[in-house]
Amino acid sequence: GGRVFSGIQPTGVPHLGNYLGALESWVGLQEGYSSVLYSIVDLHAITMPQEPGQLRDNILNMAATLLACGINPAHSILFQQSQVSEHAELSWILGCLTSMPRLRHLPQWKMKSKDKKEGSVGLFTYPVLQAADILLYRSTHVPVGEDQVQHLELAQDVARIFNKQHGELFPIPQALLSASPRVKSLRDPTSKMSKSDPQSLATVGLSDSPDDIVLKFRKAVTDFTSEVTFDPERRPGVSNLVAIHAAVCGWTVEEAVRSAQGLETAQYKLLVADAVIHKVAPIRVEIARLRGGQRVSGERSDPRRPAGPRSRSTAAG
Ligand code: AQP
Repeated sequence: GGRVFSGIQPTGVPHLGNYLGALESWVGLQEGYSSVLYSIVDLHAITMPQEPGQLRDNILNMAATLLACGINPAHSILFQQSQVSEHAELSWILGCLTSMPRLRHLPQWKMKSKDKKEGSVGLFTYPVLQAADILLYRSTHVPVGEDQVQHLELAQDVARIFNKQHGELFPIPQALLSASPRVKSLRDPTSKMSKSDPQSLATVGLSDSPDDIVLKFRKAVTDFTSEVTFDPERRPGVSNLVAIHAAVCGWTVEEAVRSAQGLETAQYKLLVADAVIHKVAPIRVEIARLRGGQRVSGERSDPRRPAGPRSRSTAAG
């Protein structure tokens, strides 16, 4: 029994972190619950500046990626958030039950508003919209990464407040915590791999070619010790490689370290790249097939092809 809800933002090319931290488990959750809903949350994406044409392309690309990863519309409901106006409506109602101080301490706001003097009201109330996403369907289970736990707690609090004032309507949603650790940026292993990272070498996209993947791992930031060990505190770069290797092979980190015995870091990078290619290649091929041979954002363009205007069918959301 139970109803699962989760969302992903169409803010760029979906990457290995999204896959290992979320999408892989989303696929498995399609069995064992009475209903499962996955949303491409474009209303969340516009809490940061977006270029409209790029956003439309990102939405299509995300849909293709989710299908390519194994999200199957026969077993779950896949939809675009802004097509269901009730998300915004419920968000307003729940916002009226949420205090400002309650939102001020949440991580997303603290992180994304810190470089700017003023973040938008939308960025500030983002967690309220997230609560609305979940409660709208009276969801009972929400797969989340550890960084999202505080946002889910807000959804639980708002559900309780609403139920107390207006009668029991919403089940209190429970977190399904992702078991795999955060995948870190290949350029800066102290920060997480992120769709909106402007450095293309930092992120392994699910539509990257094998050559791109090898290049990105070869250039991955490590340290001056050539031996491979797992020590996230002192050696975040190498440890990120070990964690990725373990996750894509379904191993423990000890097993991954053991497989690296006798290898220098430079050689190990190629071993990890190979394991990642093995995992990602079928997804990439299926994304390309679903997109009908269209170039996927983030892939290098073919210099021989003139950059004409996008066709209407591509741009239509
Ligand atoms: N580096 C990561 N490692 C593991 N899991 C990750 N997730 C994101 N990055 C990593 C998980 O992917 C799901 C969808 O994320 P999201 O679209 O809601 O936004 P996000 O967490 O902010 O992801 P990004 O890629 O970093 O996007 P931007 O750059 O737009 O902020 C979530 O379950 C998340 O935990």
